[in-house]
Amino acid sequence: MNQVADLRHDWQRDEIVAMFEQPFNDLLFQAHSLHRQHFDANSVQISTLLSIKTGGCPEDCAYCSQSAHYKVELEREKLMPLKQVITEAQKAKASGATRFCMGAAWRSPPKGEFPRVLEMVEQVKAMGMETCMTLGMLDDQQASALGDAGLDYYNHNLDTSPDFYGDIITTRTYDDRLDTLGRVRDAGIKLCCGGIVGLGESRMDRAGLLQQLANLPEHPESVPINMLVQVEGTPLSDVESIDALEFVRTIAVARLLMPASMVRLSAGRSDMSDETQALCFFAGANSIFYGEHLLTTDNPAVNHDQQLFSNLGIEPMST
Ligand code: SAM
Ligand code: DTB
Ligand code: SF4
Repeated sequence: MNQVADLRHDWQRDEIVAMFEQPFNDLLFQAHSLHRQHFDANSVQISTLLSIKTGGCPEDCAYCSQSAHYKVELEREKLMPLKQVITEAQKAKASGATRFCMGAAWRSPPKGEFPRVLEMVEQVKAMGMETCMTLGMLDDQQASALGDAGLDYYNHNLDTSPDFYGDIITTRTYDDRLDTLGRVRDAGIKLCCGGIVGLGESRMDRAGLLQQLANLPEHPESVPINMLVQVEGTPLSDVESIDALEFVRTIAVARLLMPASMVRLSAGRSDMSDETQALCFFAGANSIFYGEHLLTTDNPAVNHDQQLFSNLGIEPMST
């Protein structure tokens, strides 16, 4: 990856909206050209996700199957035993994933369970995989303990624009999110930070999310763009889906604003055509979640993804 000295952190909302408003071909051409300056255009990083603690979350994120505030058909599970996590990581490694991402439905990690989480990081890392965790809000000590355990990435999303945030989540603030992001950075851990689209937000909100991400003191190394997976029982189960081409535009604008970051085509691929995904890769997406499940919802079958990669001439990135 080329290092760039002149990455910008002072994007204005109207500049970003103007990018969105360009003719589709112009936007995609620019994004793809910039993508090629920083990355191999035919190489995509693959990560596998595991839910290490499922459901019963006290937060009220309106999109989420795991919030205790909504009636969703989902079996709650306690923190997974270490051995089981290692078995899952071994399977992921065998199927070609280079990063193992572990997610827990917590507002923040409980004291009693945190030592086991640290062991998970140490042991998965010892297998030669990159590690990523998403555990909710962290305090300084937790962030530095994760860093000391060797955690490579922490995933903590801003999700949407500051203006729309309160329509989606009321149990924490945007500033809470920013505080944890700062602690993760201070602990020397790489950031995986992005958001979710298709929540009923406006284009202005999508621009606002990307503005926040691009204007962080350093761009997150990984920027997941999730498309809402509608879950029965959540307040957003019936929201109007985002247009596929608007989703592609969002990926392209993320690439233009954060040229050296990995842009992850994250949740929602099961509801996307192969053609939409191909356009996302062209627009600058260069990582995906691989494996039949995300955390609680489905992801495309592994053999489908292998076929898609082969059709497109895409090779998995070797970290
Ligand atoms: N509890 C932790 C937190 O919220 O930071 C970690 C797990 S949470 C499931 C991680 C991210 O997944 C959310 O920030 C959101 O962007 C995404 N996500 C959750 N539910 C989703 C859904 N139904 N569709 C698409 N993305 C979703
Ligand atoms: C992220 O931005 N997307 C992933 C990961 N980070 C943890 C999670 C997607 C979750 C999709 C809904 C589910 O499967 O529960
Ligand atoms: Fe909890 Fe994370 Fe789901 Fe929000 S997105 S309800 S914090 S698991």
